[in-house]
Amino acid sequence: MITDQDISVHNEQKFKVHSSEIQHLETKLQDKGFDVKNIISDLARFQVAIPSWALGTGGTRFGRFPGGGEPTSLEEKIADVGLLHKLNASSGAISLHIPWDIPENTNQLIALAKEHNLAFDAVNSNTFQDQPNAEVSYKFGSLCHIDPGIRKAAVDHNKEVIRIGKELDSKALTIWLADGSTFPGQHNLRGALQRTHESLASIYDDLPEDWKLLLEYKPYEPNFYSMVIPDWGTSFLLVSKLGEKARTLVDLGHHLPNTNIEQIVAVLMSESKLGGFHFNDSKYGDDDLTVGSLKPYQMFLIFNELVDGMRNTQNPEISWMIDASHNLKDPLEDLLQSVEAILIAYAQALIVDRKSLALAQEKNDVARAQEILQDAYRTDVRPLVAAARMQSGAALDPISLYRSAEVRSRLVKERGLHAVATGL
Ligand SMILES: [Mn+2]
Repeated sequence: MITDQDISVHNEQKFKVHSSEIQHLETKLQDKGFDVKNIISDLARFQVAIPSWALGTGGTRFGRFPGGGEPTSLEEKIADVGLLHKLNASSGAISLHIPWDIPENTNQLIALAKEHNLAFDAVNSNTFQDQPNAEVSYKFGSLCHIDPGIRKAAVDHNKEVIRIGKELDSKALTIWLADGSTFPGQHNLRGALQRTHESLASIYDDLPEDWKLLLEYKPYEPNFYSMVIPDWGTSFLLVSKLGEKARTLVDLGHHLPNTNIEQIVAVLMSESKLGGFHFNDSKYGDDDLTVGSLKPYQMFLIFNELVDGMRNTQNPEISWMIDASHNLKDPLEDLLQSVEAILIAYAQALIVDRKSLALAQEKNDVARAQEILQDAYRTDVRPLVAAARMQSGAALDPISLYRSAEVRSRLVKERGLHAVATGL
């Protein structure tokens, strides 16, 4: 849909303005002792996985308003992620959700992904809804269920997801549980946690040596009184009991308002237990909005801890993924905006003057510490992100090329106005 030729024509048109912007920023950063080439390479290496359910229009609780041309097969979903990666060179992986996207011909799928330079990121299990013709119901929970038969079905499903992931050369299983209770007295809280631990241990037994088990947490929704894994502490407790390959996954939307997420990141990394990250943004709860649309300063502070942790702790490599819902915008434009916002926060964190910050902290110079952080945050780093893209053969301004190439109307023509993607 977008060719190398399209990209080079686009970049030629945008180059003059870009080159004056990057020169200006380069001079400023070099003056502060930064190696701009290194920063651009770090940005170019950073890859964010796109989940297979994010390519169609998401639904509100009350309705879904598809925009047309959505991918109707896993092959078309891979093509869409391939298109994003072609435009920004930062979306080089797809994360499958089972059973919404069960591969039929694995070899063909692997070949197709390779054509688009994509890897298969973490596979995600789903025990939060019943599938058609399912023999058991998860209405009252899955891994925590009081009925051992239903627990076994949920465990077996997760083992099946591992088996599918192995075929695709995926290296991680992500588990998010809707398990919990909506009314006091519905659960024995200790019992539900203990049963969940036992179920997870059985899944963990099936995990290949070179895999990770990523465990999410969420304070409320769909259950409103208690969630079995409501917070990072409970996830940390469980992954610590499970073993070395199990780690906590932080989903930005899974916190109560005003939670200090950057501090959670710092604590988990200091224990080498931060395994994955789900990016989105929110104002009230798990709003699943475009990354950076509401709280860009929080994103920067989180990346500030991530960069510090990646440099100064033993925390293993982290799996990065967007986990958002696109209810109003074209999902592909929304995803391009999200990836851009992630890279901007990362770039800002890369230009924090860490030596001076450490010095200010040593002297308890609070005002100076704030000056240092905000100086990085208030620097317009977009030219660095664009330079990283251009270095990787992608577009200086992905959304503008996406629009001028009229990608969505071509997809509608190809797939139809009423093509609707699988998912929520
Ligand atoms: Mn998530």
